[in-house]
Order: sequence, then structure tokens, then C-alpha cells
Amino acid sequence: MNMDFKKNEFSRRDFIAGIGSGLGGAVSIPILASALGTGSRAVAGPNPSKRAISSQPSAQPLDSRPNDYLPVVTPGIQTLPFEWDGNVKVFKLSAEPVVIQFQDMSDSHGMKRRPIHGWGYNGSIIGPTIEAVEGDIVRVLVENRLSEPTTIHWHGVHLPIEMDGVPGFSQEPIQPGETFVYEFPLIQHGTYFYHPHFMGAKQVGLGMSGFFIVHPRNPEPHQVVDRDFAYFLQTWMVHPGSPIPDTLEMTEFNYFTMNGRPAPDIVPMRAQIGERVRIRVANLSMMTHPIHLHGHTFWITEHGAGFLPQHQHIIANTENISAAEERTFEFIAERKGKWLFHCHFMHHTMNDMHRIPIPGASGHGGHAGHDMGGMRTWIEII
Ligand SMILES: [Cu+2]
Repeated sequence: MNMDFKKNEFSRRDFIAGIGSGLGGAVSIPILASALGTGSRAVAGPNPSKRAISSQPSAQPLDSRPNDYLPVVTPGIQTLPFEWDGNVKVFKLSAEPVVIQFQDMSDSHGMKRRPIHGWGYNGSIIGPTIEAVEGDIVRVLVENRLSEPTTIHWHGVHLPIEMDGVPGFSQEPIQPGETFVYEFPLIQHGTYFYHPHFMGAKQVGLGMSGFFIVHPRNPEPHQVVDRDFAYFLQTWMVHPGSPIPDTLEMTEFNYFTMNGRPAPDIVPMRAQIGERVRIRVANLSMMTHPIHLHGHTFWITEHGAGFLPQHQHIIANTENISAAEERTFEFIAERKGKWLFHCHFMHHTMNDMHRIPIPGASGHGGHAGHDMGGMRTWIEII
């Protein structure tokens, strides 16, 4: 293959000049006051020279301007801070080894944890959530701290081919020690995600993925919520005695995670009675997961490509999410209590399933006694 890509020599000036016309000037529009102006949701001020910042604790405030959107909460996972360079939001990702902890059922009670040696971004599996607004220009500096090349593909995002992250098609792989600069304007909103497109089964299978969420610039009234959560589904095969996920496995998995953790370690959600709650769920495992909410009926408001028109919302309490798909669920928190939110393949709510059941033992191997493992969390409505 004779590909002659220029890494890191992408002309930002030419590119932005090009997209400026393509966006009809949208990149220079001021942050507008949105409909998110009540309660904890802040309204952007009238001064177009100041810009919104992330409200996450990890973010370094660059000015006093509040968000013009309700930030997404990815339970247990950071939202990636950014800095401004002119009118560009600049993010930094480091692809690197990450150790996470899964429940070890060798005592049949699930009290132990075992280290899992995966790969992720910025010390995290899944990687930190990237959040921006339709009309923004984003630049993501991707440093490769792995022992092999990698790239990032921005799944579902409309962008120039040079930014699509597919080695052999749009760029050379990012070699260990190198940094590649991705930069593109956001001309759509929706719940997207990022993942490598180099050695995909291995690198994605080791954990490399994360949310890339783009808020609408001017949300319609029905798109306004009080709580906005996101969970990422992954599956793993970790053989007994090994700390390394087997990424050659095609059909059998023994750990099922939401945001890089299996239950009971998944960070749950909380809302107040009467609030409208949004839960975004992305699946980058190699199987389908029927995701079920207890005690409530939800609307399906997105299929991973921006909010659906209201007349296309579907009511349900369980929805299949297949590989590389995303669904957004919204509902009114109507009843107090801790309501389960889980995959309804019951074997996907177990951990460490290579353990052989112990006759008479309450734990019964991976069944974990009275508790559920795997893809199971809850929302507490107070
Ligand atoms: Cu499942």
C-alpha cells in the first residue's frame, strides 16, 4: 500500500477557512442562551466574547462563564477538561495501559477483587467523556503511550476524511511516543463515541473507547432534561489465573461492565421525584444487550445519531442495543426507591463465570450469592 499521509502536518488554517464556509459561519456564532435555564442548569450570558466551560471538578476554569448545557454525568468516569485556543476547544488524550479491578469469585462470596490489565485513555477505562456543542471546533491531541501503533475513530461524527482515524485510508497509524492532532468542526449533535481503528479487536477489547457527546446548539423544549447520564457497555473474557483479557475470544465472556466496572462496583444514578432523566447507553461489545429499567416506562429518544423528532419517540421498558449502537432513554422519575437498570440476559448480570458452582455454597460460583454482578446498576429516586 502506498499511502502518503502527513501526520501532524494538517493545515489548521486551511481547514478552518474551509469549514467556515461549509458551516455557513456557524463556527463564529456566539454561545446562545439555551432553554436549559432553570434549577441547576445555567444560562449562558450575553457576552459573546466569553465562552462556556465544563463544570466538572477536574476542569480548570478559564473564565467565569457557566455552561450553556447540562453536563452529562458518566458515573465513575471523568469528563475531559479542555482549554481554548482562539475559537477551538482543545482536548488531550493519552492512550495508555490501565489497571482496573473486577470481582473475583474464588471465595464464592465476591469479596475479593482481581486486577485486570487493560488499555484505556488518561488512566481510565472507559476513557474520559468528551463533551462539546454543535458548532464548536474541537482539537484532540492524542498521545500514544502504548507499545504499538494506534489511531482514534470518531464513531458517527461527520468530519473530513483526514480525521476519520482509519489507518490505510485516512492516516498513518500513530506510532508509540507520537502525538496526532485531530481537529474538526461539529456540524451535528448526538451521542457518539471514540475508539481505535488499529488492531480493533485487540485494542477495543482491552478497553479503549469513550463517549463523545455533542449537545444541540439550540435544544428544542422536549430535549431539555434535569439529569443526563451515560453508561458504556463492554464484555471481557479473563481466564482464571490471568490478569489479561483474552481479546481473541469471540463468543464467550465472563465479565460484563458498565463504564469499566462490573456490579457491584458500578457507580449508580440519583434523581429527584418528578425530574426528567436521560440515560445514554453505548455498546462496544461484540454482542447485543437488552437493557431494562424497573418501575418506569421510558421513551427512546435517540439511536446514536442525534435526538429523534418527538413523534418518533417509542415507549418501552427494555431495548436491545447491539454492537456499536447507542440508545438514549428518557423518563419521568415517578416513584421513589432504588430502581434497577440492567442487561436482561441474566448471565450478563454475573461475574467470573468460569467458577464452577460449589454444591451447597450460597455463593454458587459466579452467581455471587444474593447479589447480581455484571451489567447491573440502579437509579435512586428520592
Ligand atoms: Cu447483556
